[in-house]
Amino acid sequence: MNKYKNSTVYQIYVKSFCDSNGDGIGDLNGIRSKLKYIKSLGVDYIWVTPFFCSPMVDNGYDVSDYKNVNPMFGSMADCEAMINEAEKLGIGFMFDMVFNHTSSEHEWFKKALEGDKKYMDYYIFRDEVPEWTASFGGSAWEFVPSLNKWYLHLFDPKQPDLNWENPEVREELKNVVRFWKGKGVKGFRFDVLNLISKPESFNLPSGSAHTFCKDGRHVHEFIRELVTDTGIENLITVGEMASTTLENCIKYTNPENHELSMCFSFHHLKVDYKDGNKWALMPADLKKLRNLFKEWQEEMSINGGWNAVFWCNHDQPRIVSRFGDEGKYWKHSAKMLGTFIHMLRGTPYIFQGEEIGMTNAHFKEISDYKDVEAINYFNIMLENGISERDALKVLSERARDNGRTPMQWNAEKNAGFSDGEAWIKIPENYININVEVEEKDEDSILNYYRKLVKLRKDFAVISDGDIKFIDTENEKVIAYRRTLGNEVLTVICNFSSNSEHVKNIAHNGKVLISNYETNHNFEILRPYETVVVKF
Ligand code: TEU
Ligand code: CA
Repeated sequence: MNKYKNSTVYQIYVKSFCDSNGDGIGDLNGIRSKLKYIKSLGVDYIWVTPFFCSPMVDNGYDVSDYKNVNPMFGSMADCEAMINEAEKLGIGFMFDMVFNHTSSEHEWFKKALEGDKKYMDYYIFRDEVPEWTASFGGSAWEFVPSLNKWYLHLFDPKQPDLNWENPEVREELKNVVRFWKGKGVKGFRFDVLNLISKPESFNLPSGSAHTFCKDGRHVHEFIRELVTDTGIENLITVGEMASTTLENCIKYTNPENHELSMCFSFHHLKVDYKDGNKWALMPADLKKLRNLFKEWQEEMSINGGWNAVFWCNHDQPRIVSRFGDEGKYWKHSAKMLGTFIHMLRGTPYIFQGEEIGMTNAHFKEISDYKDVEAINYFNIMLENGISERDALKVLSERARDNGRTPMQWNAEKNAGFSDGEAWIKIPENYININVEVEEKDEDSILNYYRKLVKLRKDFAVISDGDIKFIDTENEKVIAYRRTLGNEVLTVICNFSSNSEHVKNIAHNGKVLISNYETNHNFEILRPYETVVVKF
């Protein structure tokens, strides 16, 4: 039995959440100052993205010291105070462990580059290598002339991959987990955890490095060892699983295997990638979206797996801009999208700003973008003959920076995020889309999210029920049914800006929540309408 069935997690991207000292960069004391707000959402945990020592090539996902706080975010004392103050409010922190790779500035890698054999074996150095591409573009191998060898990096060259086959590496990483657990951290998110076990031989064809490393030969053993040896089996743990399979996610999360409480998968966030290419635009394929959720939700349920369910994180564009509508139906579509996720079987994650309906950034110039991935792919697109205008259009929909603009707290200067100039531009709509405005509006997206979080606590059918998708005979309307004993919950979501006819939806029962106050009709749904009925 998974203990986190009725929990909800709030994700903080520290650099953009709240700046306490006016340097334009969010920090740990900023988080401390907003703990009461987070508590008011009703959530149980906060996943905070990495704030450890880092040269920030990938905004902290390149760690140079796992056991120290990057001074740009605060001190160890601030960190301890943050953990303790949250605990007093009944909120547990989940820290983000980036264990697939380190920064090239990490002591271990520096020693490896000096030719120290012990540390060279912490990484993956080879004399001959296949033609593999890295996630941020370019080759996945970097040549070191002084060693006459290549090293593997699935992401940036400044993020060399660790060699998990080496037991000493595994011990080092366990010590990091033990260290933070000792400070009172209540759970962990593990970055790209299904990429840690690499192939035995690198005599392989060319292609994307991810493809050859995902769900590798020892990944399940390594995870079990990490979790059991550090005594975190009973804490909340979530693995970020890149390009994984359903079968593996069942194994990662079925309690019988003693691996993780839950995992993130991303297939549902690729339904608008043309031919699977993130940098090629296409409207969302709703049929595919529905079928993916149907398959994953139903199979995880039947086989004892557990999902982390989400639309947004710091790597994704904003969901209201993506599968919803920023204009006329901004409020309705944001609420519908929230309902769809929060009524699913799994533990929902809310990414900062999602609860107020924050939108994409609408950056106009390449200099507005800060992410290494966005800048690399802009150049790759230009090299491939795409016009600057078209490349900027792609970035405006796909760049990770869309999810990384500062939290919009109020309509004052810098959206209340900072007294100084923010490290990245703030969307102009902060005047209307912000926490302060929505606190005052009973019908706001913010107050609606609070209700969603509470419903999961109040109704066991939401936290614990089985799930079956309903065939509405209209691909624009996705509906599912949750069942627990003789309690039945029907969730209906119209993903379109038109009225839509649907079939097969039973309509007796009580409306638990909806984004339209009255006149619910179960044959015609209004634009972006959602209704949750219980009987
Ligand atoms: O992301 C891993 C990952 O594979 C993606 O979500 C990735 O950002 C996307 O596919 C690129 O198009 C994790 C972190 O969440 C991300 O911020 C880091 O950049 C990455 O790992 C490397 O640590
Ligand atoms: Ca700061």
